[in-house]
Amino acid sequence: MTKVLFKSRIEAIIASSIILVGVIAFVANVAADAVSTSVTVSNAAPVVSGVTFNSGAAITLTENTTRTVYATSTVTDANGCSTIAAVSADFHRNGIATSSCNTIGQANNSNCYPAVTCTVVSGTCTGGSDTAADYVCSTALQYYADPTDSGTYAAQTWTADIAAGDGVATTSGSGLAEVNTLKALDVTASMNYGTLAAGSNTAAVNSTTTVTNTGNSTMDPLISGTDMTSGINTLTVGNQKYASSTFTYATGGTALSTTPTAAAINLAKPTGAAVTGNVSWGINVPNGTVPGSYSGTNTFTAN
Ligand SMILES: [Ca+2]
Ligand SMILES: [Ca+2]
Ligand SMILES: [Ca+2]
Repeated sequence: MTKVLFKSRIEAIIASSIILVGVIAFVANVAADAVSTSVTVSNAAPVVSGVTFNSGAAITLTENTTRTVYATSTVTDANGCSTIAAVSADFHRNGIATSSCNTIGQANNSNCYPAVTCTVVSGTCTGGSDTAADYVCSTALQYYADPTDSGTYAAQTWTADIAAGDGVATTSGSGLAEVNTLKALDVTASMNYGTLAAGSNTAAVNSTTTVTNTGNSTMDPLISGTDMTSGINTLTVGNQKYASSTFTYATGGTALSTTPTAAAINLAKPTGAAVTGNVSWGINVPNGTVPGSYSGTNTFTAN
């Protein structure tokens, strides 16, 4: 047994105090020590959900021009909506593989609109703990985009594929919509047969109307007409004849009637350049026709 001898009681108190302070200092030092912490937050891939294309409704194109169509989606990223870096879309007829319509070079106005721009809907991503943002993607479809409601591609539909990336992972989702068949045409506004004597016809001289296919389908217009009139006088409708090529009045052409009848000019579906066809016309002015300026209306109906 070890004995510590102190010269006095005071020395013993001082020594005890030093030991006690040391113990207190040691305890206090441990309580204030720092522990460094670390954790790795993994990346969660963005999730594309609720994709709608034209709100799910069939798309009706606009003749001879474009129509802007929209796809929408909610994109969620558990790392926060503000970490969603890139959202884009491809719109295509679904007979075209996704891999065949995801770069600009694969664009085809009949069936593939790649790299469609998507923008975040204002106010849907507030940052911080907000993980979801809404996006809208839009582009202009040409009037001759392939129809999928009937015809060659009736078994197909159009799809909007929306892809979202966060710089690490990219995922996608899609929505569907049919594109309706659009039968439409433009035709020359007026036609003048010139001046003819009563008891004569236009013989081998034809007037021409030019028909343009302004829809997304093959099209053969139906033609009908009215009597031409000049005041109380009439030149009956059947005196006009038409054909899909030039003709001589006495031997060719189809007599015009009030009943719509195929013109037989069979216009192809446009794929870019305007598709046009001509209808040739002639007229007969019977004996007994009163002089005057006769006018009427011939109608072309897309079919
Ligand atoms: Ca993420
Ligand atoms: Ca949000
Ligand atoms: Ca279809």
